[in-house]
Amino acid sequence: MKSDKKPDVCVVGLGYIGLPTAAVVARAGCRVRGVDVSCEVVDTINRGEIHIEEVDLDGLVHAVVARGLLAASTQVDPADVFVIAVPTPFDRNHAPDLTYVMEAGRAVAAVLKPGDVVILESTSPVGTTEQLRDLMAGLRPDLRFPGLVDETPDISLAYCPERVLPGRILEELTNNDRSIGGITPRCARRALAFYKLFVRGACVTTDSRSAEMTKLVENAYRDVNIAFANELSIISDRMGLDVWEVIRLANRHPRVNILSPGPGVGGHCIAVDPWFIVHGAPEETPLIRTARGVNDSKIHHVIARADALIAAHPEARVACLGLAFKANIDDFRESPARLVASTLSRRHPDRIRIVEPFITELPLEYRDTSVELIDVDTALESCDLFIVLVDHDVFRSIPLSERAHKIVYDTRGIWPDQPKGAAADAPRLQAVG
Ligand code: SAJ
Repeated sequence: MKSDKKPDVCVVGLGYIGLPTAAVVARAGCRVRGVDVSCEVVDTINRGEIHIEEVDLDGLVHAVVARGLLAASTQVDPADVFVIAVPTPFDRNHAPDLTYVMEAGRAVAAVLKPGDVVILESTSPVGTTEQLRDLMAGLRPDLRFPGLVDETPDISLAYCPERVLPGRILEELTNNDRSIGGITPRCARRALAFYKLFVRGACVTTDSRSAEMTKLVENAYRDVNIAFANELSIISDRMGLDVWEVIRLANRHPRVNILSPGPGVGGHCIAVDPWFIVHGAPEETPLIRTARGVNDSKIHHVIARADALIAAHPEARVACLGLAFKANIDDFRESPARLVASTLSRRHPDRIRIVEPFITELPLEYRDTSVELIDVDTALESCDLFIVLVDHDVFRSIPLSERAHKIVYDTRGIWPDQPKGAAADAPRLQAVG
C-alpha cells in the first residue's frame, strides 16, 4: 500500500459489519470489492440495494455503488488491503468455530502479493490472527510473513475489532476509537495507515493478541454488569423492592454505574463473546461463566412471573410488548423477548397478542397459531395486561393516562410512574435531590 495512493480494498463478508465498513471505506475514495458467499447478497448490493436494516446504510451503499467505488462479488480478487469480517459462531459446547475465518484466509492467501495488508475484524479468540498467519504462510511459501522471518516481511497482518452498535453503525464506524493489534509493530503501523483513511476516532496500536482480548473483554464487561443488574432485579422481587429505583439511586454515586435489568441478554455479541474467554481459560473464568448463567436464567424468571400473572388474571387479554433483542431495531437474533413471548403464547394461545412495530408479520413460530400481531393502539384499546419486553421508544412514550388502569409487568423499567396494581410488588423509595 503506497502512502500517496488510496489503496484498493477487498472486504470479505458483507454482513452487519462488512457491508457498512465497505461502504464507508468506499466513501473515503478507495475502490472497494465486497465479497460474500451469497449470490443473492452480491446481486442486491450490485443493484445499489442492501439486505440488512441499518440507519442511512441504504443511501450510502446506493451512492458508492453508483459512483463505481463499491462492487460486490462472490470471489476474492487482488487488492492492497484485505478486511475479513465473517462470522465466528460457537458450537454446542461454546467452542469458537473459526471455519469462516480460515476459509476467508485461504481465499485471500491465493491472491496475496508483496506489500499487502490483511486485517481480521471478526470477533475471535486470542491467537486467531497468528493462526490465520500460519495458514496463509503454509499456502504461500513464496511470501514472507510477519513473526516468522527476521527480514522485513512481504505481508502485514493485524487484528482490529469493530465496536459498533446496531442502529448507530455508520456513525460509530467513523467516530469510535479503534484498537489495532499488529502481529508486529510494523504490521500495526500499516493497518493504522488504512484506518486513518476513514476513522475520526483515536486509533491506538498494540499487539494482535491484546486487541483480540480487548474485544472479548468489552462485551464480557457488559455481560457481567448486566448480570449484576439482573440478579439485583430478582433479589428485589424477593424483597419487595423496586429495582429501578434502587439502581437509579445507587448510580447517583459518582463511581457506580449499574446497567439495566431486562428479560435477559440477546444479540450476537454480548451473549456470545464471553464464551470465547471461558473457552480459552476454563479454570480461570468462574465469574464470566456465572454471569452468562445469570443472564440466561433471567429469561426463565421472567417467563415464570409473567405466567403467574396471566394465571392470576384469567379474564385479562394479554399484550406482549416487543420481540426484538433490544430497543428500536428489527433484529431478533437470540432475543430473550422473542423467547418469552413465544413460550407464553404456547401456554396461553388464546389470550396473548403481540405488539412489535418493527415487523409486519409474526415470526415462524407463530405460523400455525391464532396469536395476532397488533399495533400499540389496538393493544391499548383491547388488552388489560401488558408485559413489557422491549424498551422501544414507541412503548416508552405511552403516557400514564393511557395505561394507568392496566395490569403491567415491566421487565425494562420503561414506566416508572405506573401505579402499583396487581403486578406491583415494590414500595417506591423516595427519590432524593
Ligand atoms: N441489555 C440489558 N441491559 C443493559 C444493556 C443491554 O439487558 O443495560 C441487553 C439488551 O437489551 C440486549 C443485549 O443486552 O438484549 C445487548 O445489547 P447492547 O446494546 O448492550 O449490545 P449489542 O449486542 O447491540 O452490541 C454490543 C456492543 N458492545 C458493547 O457495548 C460493549 C457493541 O459496541 C459491539 O460492537 C457489539 O456488541 C459487537 O459486535 O460485539
